[in-house]
This record gives sequence, structure tokens and C-alpha cells, in this order.
Amino acid sequence: MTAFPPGFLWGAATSAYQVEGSLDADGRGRSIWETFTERPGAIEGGGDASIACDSYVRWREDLDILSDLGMRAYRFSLAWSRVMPDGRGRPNRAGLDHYERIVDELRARDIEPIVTLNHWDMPEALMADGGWMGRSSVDAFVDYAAAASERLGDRVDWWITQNEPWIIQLLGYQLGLHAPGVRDLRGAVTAGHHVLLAHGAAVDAMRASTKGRIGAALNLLPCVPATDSAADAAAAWGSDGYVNRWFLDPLLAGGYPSDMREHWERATGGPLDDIIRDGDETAIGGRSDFLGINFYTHRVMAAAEVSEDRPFPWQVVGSTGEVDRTDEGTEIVPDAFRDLLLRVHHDYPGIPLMVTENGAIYGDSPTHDGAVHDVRRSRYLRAHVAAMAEALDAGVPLVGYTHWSLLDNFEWALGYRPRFGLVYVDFRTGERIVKDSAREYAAIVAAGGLIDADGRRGPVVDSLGAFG
Ligand code: IFM
Repeated sequence: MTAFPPGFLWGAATSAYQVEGSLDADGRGRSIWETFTERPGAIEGGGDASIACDSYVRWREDLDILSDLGMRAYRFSLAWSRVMPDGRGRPNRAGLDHYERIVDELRARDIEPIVTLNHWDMPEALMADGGWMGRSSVDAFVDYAAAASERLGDRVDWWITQNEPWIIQLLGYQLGLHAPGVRDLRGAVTAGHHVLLAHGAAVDAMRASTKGRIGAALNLLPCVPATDSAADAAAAWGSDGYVNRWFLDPLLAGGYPSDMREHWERATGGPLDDIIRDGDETAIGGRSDFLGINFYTHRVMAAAEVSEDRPFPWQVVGSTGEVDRTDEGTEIVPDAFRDLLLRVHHDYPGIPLMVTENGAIYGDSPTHDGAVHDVRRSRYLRAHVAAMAEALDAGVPLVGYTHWSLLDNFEWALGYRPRFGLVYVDFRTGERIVKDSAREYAAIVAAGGLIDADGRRGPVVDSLGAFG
């Protein structure tokens, strides 16, 4: 089995809104998430992110943990509304100072900063123009990206403009389950398009102030037919267009896929020409230096009738057989992860890939010895590392892996119940406890790959599906 390449960016990931707290500190402006969390019933358990992991204050402690674990990279996001409190106008120096300190401290520790610009916390002021539904959001994002790059561009080598455009579009504007809580199908496809357009425009603007590599992170979900019927195969392909190709193709293949464009036009009652204007696709594509992939699971798809609640002729049905699942019921499918990496490399050759998120919800908490023995997360991690090793073996140009997440944190509408962290956070005290899985990960990082019982590099899981 191939060793992971030297310089492989082994690390962990967080995002500003999920960990920082201190929402009023140092001139930060209001974001769409404060407004959303105030909606009754919007957040499970009724919590908000005013403290979260307190990382705005405890960031050095977080970096100490990364150092102790021997991590080579830290993916984190800038809070858009710390940098641009009013959405437009002059950047807030104190906000940028904070991130400059983090970047410098990471560099001093030899940990590569991987900086995300939009991890969903858009300044509330931009809602006056409809948030991402307004085309002016593109210019606002460019101003923010340019300000970040002008300040940090000389010392950040990896930038991610947008995190998970599909989730922004789907949960933020189609289903209203995330901020800003809009439910509007045409508004959703408009918002998603502007997110991509903003990626392209931001890359162009940032080139003036950084030599770093710039990409976007997509959450990709392999779509598999529930049966071998032709109808389910068509459903899986349609769903693939909706979730994956709608974002991959404009970024990496020159334009939106026509089959999915037809689905959108039928579902929204008309052509998309007023949204996707002449020249837009050229302004999105051909600019990314790498692709970030967030991988959690797959979608098992069946054909279905279109209805008021179902705009497209497919539905997610899930697996019928016995499948390993996280505590949240998410199907664990590392084979699909490997196949996805192979597929992306095959369909969009030449673009380096970085796994910018991968992780699982397990509710383990400290036992009598004060430790968190999260055996299942370790197993999950090993299986997904083995999948990457197989993909590398097959020639996939993988450059890094940042596990989601470094810390248990604010999981958006699900509040604090789901725990994704390699590090346990006591949300009452802010105390961090490094879980067993983090130690396991540290050993993998130190070895540059999986180590078997005899100390040899190789897959520790017998088969990628072996969760037992
Ligand atoms: O916590 C989120 C993250 O913000 C974006 N990707 C998925 C994670 C787990 O749901």
C-alpha cells in the first residue's frame, strides 16, 4: 500500500460560528445566524452560539491541542461579520488582527493554515438585498475576500472560498432549516448560483494579493439506485445532478449540466436565463487550484412522483440491508468514499483534491477515568484513511485530510447534542478532553498512514466495511 505523500496535510477542521462565541467582541457585526437562532424552535434544545466552544478566547488552547497531536494543518474559517461587520464598506481591523494572530501562531508551530472564507455566517446587513439571493452579494463577498487576502495572503497558502454551496442553497433557501430560513425554490437556485459566482469573482480578486492556492469545498454524496430498475437508476443520476454535478460541472467542467438545468427549469416554472446570465459560467469555471471534498455518506435513491413537497422525481430511501451507522443514523460507507475520490479524479482530471471534512456523530462522553473512549470514531477514522490510501494507490492526487471536527461544537440547527469532535468539550465549563480517537489519529499522522499490529504500514481494517 502506498504511503501518504510527504507533506500530506493531515489535520482537523472547525468553523468560526461553530466554535468561537464572543459574538459581540472587537467590533463584530451581527450575522444571519444570530437572527435565525432567535426564531422559536429553530435550534434543537433552544441553544445559540454566544459561547459555543469559547474559541475566540481559548484559541491558543486549541492550537496547543493541535500541536500536541502533531497535526500538520488546521482548517478554520474567518467570521465574515468580524471582518465586514456591516457587510460592505471598511473592513474591521480588530477582526483581521485576531485571525492574523492565529495564522502567525500556526506558522510558528509549523501547522499549515487552511482558511475558509464563507462557512455560512453571512453578515445580517446583506439580507437587505436578499442575502445570497441578491446578485449584489457577489460584490460584497469579493470585498471581504480581498480584505482577507490583502491582510493574510502572504502567509496563507490554502484558501477555501465557499463551504458546501449545496447546503447553503438547500437548507438556507429551499427548506429554511438553516439561516436565513428562506423557503423558496427559485430563490434557492438563485442563491446557489451567486455562491458559485462569488467564488469565481473572489478568486480573481484574491490573485492580486496571494500566491496561495484557492478552491471551494463541496459536500459530495454518491447517489446509488435502491434497486437495479431503470427508474431508480434515473433517480440516482438525477439526484447526482442535483447534489454533485450542479456544483462540480460549473467549477471544473465549464458549465451547469443540461439535464439538471432542465429539472430546475421545470420545477421553478421557467428558464433560468435571468439568473444564470451570459458569461456567468465562464466567470465561475477554470479558476480553482484544488477542490475541497466534504464526505459523510451516500444517498440511496428511488424514483418518485413529483409533488408539492417533492420538486424532483426522486427520493432518498436509505439502505434496506444491515448497514453500520453513526449515532445519528447516518450510513457509514467508506467504500463509497474511495469510489467517490476515484470518480471525481476520473471525471475532472488534473485537479488536486483535499478532503476538507469527514467525520461522524458519536455521543461518547467521559467515563469514570475522565477519558473519552470513543472506539467507534477511531474505527470510522481508520476506515476512511484506508479508503484514501486506496484512492492514492489508484493515482488520485490527494493532498490533505482535515477531520471534522477538532472540537465538539455548535452543530447548527441541531444545537449541541451531536458530537463530531476529536476533542470533547464540556459546554458548561469550556473544558477540553482529548478523546481516544484523537490519540489514534495522532499515531496515524506520525506514521504517515495506518499501522498494523506488526508495526507495518497498511490497512488495519480487513475490509473497508468492517465496522463490527
Ligand atoms: O458541522 C457541519 C459543518 O459546518 C459543515 N459540514 C458538515 C458538518 C457536520 O454536519
